[in-house]
Amino acid sequence: MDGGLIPFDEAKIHVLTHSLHYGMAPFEGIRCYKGDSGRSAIFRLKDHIRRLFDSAHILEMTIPFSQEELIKACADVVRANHLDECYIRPIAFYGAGEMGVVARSNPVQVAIATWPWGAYLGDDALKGVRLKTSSFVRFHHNSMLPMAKTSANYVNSALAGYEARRNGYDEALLLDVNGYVAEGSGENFFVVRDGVVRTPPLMSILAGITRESVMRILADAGVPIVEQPFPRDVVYIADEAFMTGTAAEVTPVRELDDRKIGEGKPGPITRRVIETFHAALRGRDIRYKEWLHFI
Ligand code: PPE
Repeated sequence: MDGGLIPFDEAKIHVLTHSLHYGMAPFEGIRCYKGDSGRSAIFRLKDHIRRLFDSAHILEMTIPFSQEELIKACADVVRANHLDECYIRPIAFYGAGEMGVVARSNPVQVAIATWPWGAYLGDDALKGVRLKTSSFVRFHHNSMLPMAKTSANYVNSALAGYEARRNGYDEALLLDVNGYVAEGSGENFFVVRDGVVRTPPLMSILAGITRESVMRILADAGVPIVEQPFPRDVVYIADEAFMTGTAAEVTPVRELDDRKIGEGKPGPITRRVIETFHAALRGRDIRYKEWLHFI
């Protein structure tokens, strides 16, 4: 925290921490996996730290460390916790001092926490999850700036996520202001029909690093992949659908709005993506070696 390693219980902040009140807190979610070689590696660490700096730049926040320093710090925190598999959460925020929305004098603080985190969408997620189209609309890219992964943007995600779970679904699917499919509360979204994979373009969605990894895996496998807006009924009649995210990894989707998608179980392209993605994470596929930051 702020450049030093401190015990978990001492990682505290003041109640007047500016970002707690006003939501300016760019953060990241990263996973570290134990590879087949027995060594642990952080997945796409450099890209996540780059996105953290992109988020801060969008918010006009200056992080008082270099990207190289935070890359090293993430690896240090994992090592210090003796974890060979974990989730890593770097966060930057305006600390306590001046109050008021536009206060700019507060120091930027940076913390990196880590903890073991299992299946994000439940232990049965690999059999396929059930989604509900949300009554909450994914915010317009001129209101909340979806390229910035900042705490405030997650109010939209939390409202959608609570609603879907309260109604017995595993996760929400949010549409954008034009009614096109955007993303889940914490996942990007893909559909497959007749061998072609489609995913929404980078408009009202987070530029997911898992999304980008999956697009590369599909391209390398010769599977056509297009970024294109589509409405919810394209999902109803899809052969397959899946979601991607650091926490959710690649999760098959078996239903949207109580309509079965394809056979209602993970389809062949989804299964292939999951297999290659896991081979990449564990260092089994040398094509994706550059994605691994060994610690
Ligand atoms: N969209 C949203 C809104 C999102 O929050 C995530 C990550 C993604 C897409 C996928 O991005 P990427 O992880 O780079 O592939 N969601 C994080 C939130 C988890 C949480 O509940 O906290 C994550 O997966 O770490």
